[in-house]
Amino acid sequence: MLKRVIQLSAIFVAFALLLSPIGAAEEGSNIMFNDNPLQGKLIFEEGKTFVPLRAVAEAWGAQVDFREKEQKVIVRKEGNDFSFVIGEDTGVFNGQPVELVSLARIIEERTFLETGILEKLFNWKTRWNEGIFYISTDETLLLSKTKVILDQAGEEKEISYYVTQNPDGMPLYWTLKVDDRDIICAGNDEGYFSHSRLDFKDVDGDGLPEVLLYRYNTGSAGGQGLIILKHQEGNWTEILSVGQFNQVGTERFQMEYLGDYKVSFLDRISKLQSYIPLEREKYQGMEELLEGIDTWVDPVSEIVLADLDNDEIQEVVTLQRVIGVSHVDTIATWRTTYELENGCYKAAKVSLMDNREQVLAQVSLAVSK
Ligand SMILES: [Ca+2]
Ligand SMILES: [Ca+2]
Repeated sequence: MLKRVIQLSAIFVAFALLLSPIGAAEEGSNIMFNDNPLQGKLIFEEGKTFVPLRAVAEAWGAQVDFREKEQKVIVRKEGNDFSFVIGEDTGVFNGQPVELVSLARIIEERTFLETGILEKLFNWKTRWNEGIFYISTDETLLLSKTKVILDQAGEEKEISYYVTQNPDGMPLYWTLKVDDRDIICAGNDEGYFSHSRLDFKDVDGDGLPEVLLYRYNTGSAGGQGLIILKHQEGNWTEILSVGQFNQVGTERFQMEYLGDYKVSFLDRISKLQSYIPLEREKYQGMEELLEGIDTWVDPVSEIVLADLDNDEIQEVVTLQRVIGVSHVDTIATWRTTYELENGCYKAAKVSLMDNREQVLAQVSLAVSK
């Protein structure tokens, strides 16, 4: 695959040399067009990104003409007929005038066009990720591509991670592909998650990395989700999945203000029962709000991987804020510790912690070692 990409790039460079007014293509391309590196550079002006028009249009398969006498650029591809005159702020798209919010730039005899107009006309999607500018002509964008050894055979696998967005650029789901085979599709949980990233870590201590798929909510709750996948003899197993928004559910917990700066707390699953003491000084002048304290436990806001018992196997700890009179008022933290058992993570312990990280109550769940 990589070889094919290199060959294609080489052909493309040769092609660009023939066609572009100025020959040399820059080293160190930081543009990816439909998953392939593109020779060319970006220009940044007025806080906007300008792409080399001929390079991107030809990578797309369009025909590009430059009529020097009229200073007119014409881009044509199946039902997309776009032209404009250098220095003019209006172009023509399929016979209709279109406003060019930013004028085309000519640098070293090449035409650079602000990416927004191309996104609008051709319905392209663009995204920055780790210093690379990704352009995609459909709704799916490559986020990362890595080579990793995942099994005892020592064979490198190519792991690609994609996001599929709606027309407004909101992520709908993320797809993990290994050697071009779809492994998992993780959704946005009804818009709850808006970012995602992949990580690799040996969580089970066998010397080979597992695939960690993190998802994030960028709202005030700062939610996090984590899925861990293990590869073994050609099979993929989901060994952990925590932090989904729909896992919260108020029916699990019960909280009630008892008066005298005390809140009762019950977890119906583990049967953990306790009291949360409130800091009297925090509520001076707004004591009447205390009566309004009701069951409110946030989704998972933090996920920690740590080997707590030094057996070279990672434990996974999730933290959820227990909320008081308003969302900024954290009165305790609900902590769940997951341990690996028979190849899968299971909730092994739940703890209610006060704001000084002291354990108020703790219950071990049935996990047989
Ligand atoms: Ca491992
Ligand atoms: Ca451990």
